[in-house]
Amino acid sequence: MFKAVKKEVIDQHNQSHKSDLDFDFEYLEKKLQQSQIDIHKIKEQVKKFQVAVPTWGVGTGGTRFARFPGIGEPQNIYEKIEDCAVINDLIGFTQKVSPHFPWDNVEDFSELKNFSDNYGIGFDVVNSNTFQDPDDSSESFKYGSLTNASSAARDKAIEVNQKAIDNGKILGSKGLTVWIGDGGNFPGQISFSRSLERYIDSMKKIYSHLPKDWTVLLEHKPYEPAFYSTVISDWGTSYICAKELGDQAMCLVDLGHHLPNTNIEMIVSRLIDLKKLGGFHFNDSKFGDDDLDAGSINPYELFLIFNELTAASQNNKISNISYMIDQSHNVTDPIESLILSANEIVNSYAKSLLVNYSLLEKSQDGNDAIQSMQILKTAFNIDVSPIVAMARFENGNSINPINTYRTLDYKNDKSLKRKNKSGSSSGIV
Ligand SMILES: [Mn+2]
Repeated sequence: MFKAVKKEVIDQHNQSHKSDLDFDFEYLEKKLQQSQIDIHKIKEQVKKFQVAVPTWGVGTGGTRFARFPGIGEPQNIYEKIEDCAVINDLIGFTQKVSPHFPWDNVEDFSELKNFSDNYGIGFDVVNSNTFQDPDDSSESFKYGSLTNASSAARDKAIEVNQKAIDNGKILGSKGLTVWIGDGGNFPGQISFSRSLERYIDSMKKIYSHLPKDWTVLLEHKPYEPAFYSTVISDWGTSYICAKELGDQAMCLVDLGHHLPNTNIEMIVSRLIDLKKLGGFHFNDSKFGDDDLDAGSINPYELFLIFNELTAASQNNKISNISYMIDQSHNVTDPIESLILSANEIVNSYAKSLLVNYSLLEKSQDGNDAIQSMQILKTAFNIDVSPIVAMARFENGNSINPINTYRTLDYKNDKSLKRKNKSGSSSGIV
């Protein structure tokens, strides 16, 4: 097995941080004891947490205006896997990657799997891309993919999805996420009714191609690239389609795919109760689908989402939710952004584990608004970073991953070896 970051480098860095970490951890242990919380129990749960890194996320993203390439950018899926392995060697919470087809197409998927296995990297849910034309340009998705008025274009879009499943099977994936850009820019451009009908009809053909142990995740989004109407616009439409398709179809919540001020944590709760919550795309935003780093703008919202997930998990209402990051890194080194984002997600999860849910339930039923709010706010305000850092350390990863990463001079080193192209297969989804 290869190591993208040498074990000795991590061990050496950890040595210089360990006594400070022990001090912080012991202090927090005593503090949590006052609330009868066992820090070791929380730490063991945190050590098992996993979130998938998107292959497109390690390339530098762009906007509608420009893309400013970074140095040493990965140019193909193999180089992307190398970067994902660096992230995972440093933090350990990201053992799987979520690939995107056709961006990550290769001749030989078995070879790709062997390559990734060697780095200890697995494949999570695969993503299909029909928001740009297919590789062979035999059909155009300019006026829609799965909902296109042309049955030949719809068939091509179905084929792209079926191929993504076939590729994913070789890679050891167990799921497919479908997001389409289909919609209209003008009133009257498309029929709301017929486009949804076509979507369900096309999705049924993709669903029938799914292996029995696979899940298909339906991702909704209210606007962009279509700016007047989108076929799968909201969680309600997504739920109706998932319900129509069957038990293997679930809904995926991308945190950026909601209109401003939407109560996302409530949507999470609704989908849990409807038994249709299947996955997440984590990111953060100020205005729209900004695809900024998870927890960088509204960490409280991220915590409140994990609050719903942990409460449901403790009541055995959910299992097997696919956690993925979906971000576009335009001005940062994507490796650093992904390290911090994964840690923010783990932080929010750890904070949710501090909440006493039976006390919260009593407080809610007793109509004590102040105490209920305080129970959540108290957990959110606790700095759990010593728990997460100790979890990383005990898993054999870095106590201070950004610090360790910066000493590697990794991207400068890669810039000497990687052939720089002007374009890169990174996108905003
Ligand atoms: Mn997404």
